[in-house]
Amino acid sequence: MSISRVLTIAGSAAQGSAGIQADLKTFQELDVYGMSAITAIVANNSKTDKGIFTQPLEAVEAQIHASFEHVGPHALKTGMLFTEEIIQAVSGLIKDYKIKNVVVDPVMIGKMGSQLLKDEAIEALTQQVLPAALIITPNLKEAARLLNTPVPDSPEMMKHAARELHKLGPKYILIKGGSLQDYPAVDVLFDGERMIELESKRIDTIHTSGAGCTYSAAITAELAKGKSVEEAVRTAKAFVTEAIEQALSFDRGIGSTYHAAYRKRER
Ligand code: PXL
Repeated sequence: MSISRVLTIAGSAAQGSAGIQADLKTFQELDVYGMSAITAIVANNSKTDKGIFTQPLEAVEAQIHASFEHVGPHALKTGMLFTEEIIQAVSGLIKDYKIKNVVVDPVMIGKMGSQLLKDEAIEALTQQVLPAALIITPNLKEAARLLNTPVPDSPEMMKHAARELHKLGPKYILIKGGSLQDYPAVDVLFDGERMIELESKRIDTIHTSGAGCTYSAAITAELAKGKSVEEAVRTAKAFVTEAIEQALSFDRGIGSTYHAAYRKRER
């Protein structure tokens, strides 16, 4: 039997909702073969002083080589890249392996406040990784940060930001409006010509940790199966909307998106 294969290059989120953990759960739910290259371990907690453990560059590179040599992904996504040197190495390997289905989730700050990209690394992300992307999936704040402009606060401003981001090199831009005030959860998808609005109802919950990771992981899975970018984004939007709608609370503040929700939805 053959199966579509995907790689995530991202951080480990020890609490299980986001990062590598969200990606692998999402890959499994969408029936693709998941692999991972861990850039850093995020384990924020109140018992120890340190919560972020960057992996040595050698370890990041070795994991990516292992994934390509032993299996060969049809699509990959990047999440937490954290440092300039990891960004440089990852963008070099993406070019060397000539993989085209590259989804870049330009994560900067996690839902629980973890720093996922060093301030001085934004430039490297923009110049080295964005041009290699088939699609990037910033939220409103990330879009603003990449462009050095105010945070978009309407679908019209999101469309303007999408046009500007497209100039930085990615083939498709998906700006996620999950945090828009006074609007439904509107995302915009732009390919340089066509601007598509994808709308879903706003779900009233604080338990959205992992939503962005899950969304981009689902896009990656569908691209690996040979779906078009638009089809992949539409399926992923339905997947993440269901995961937010059935979000999990652990009675300890912000809970997790439920990665199995789409499979278990009522049809
Ligand atoms: O949700 C963004 C995210 C991505 N990657 C890692 C994270 C988080 C949020 O906490 O920990 C590793």
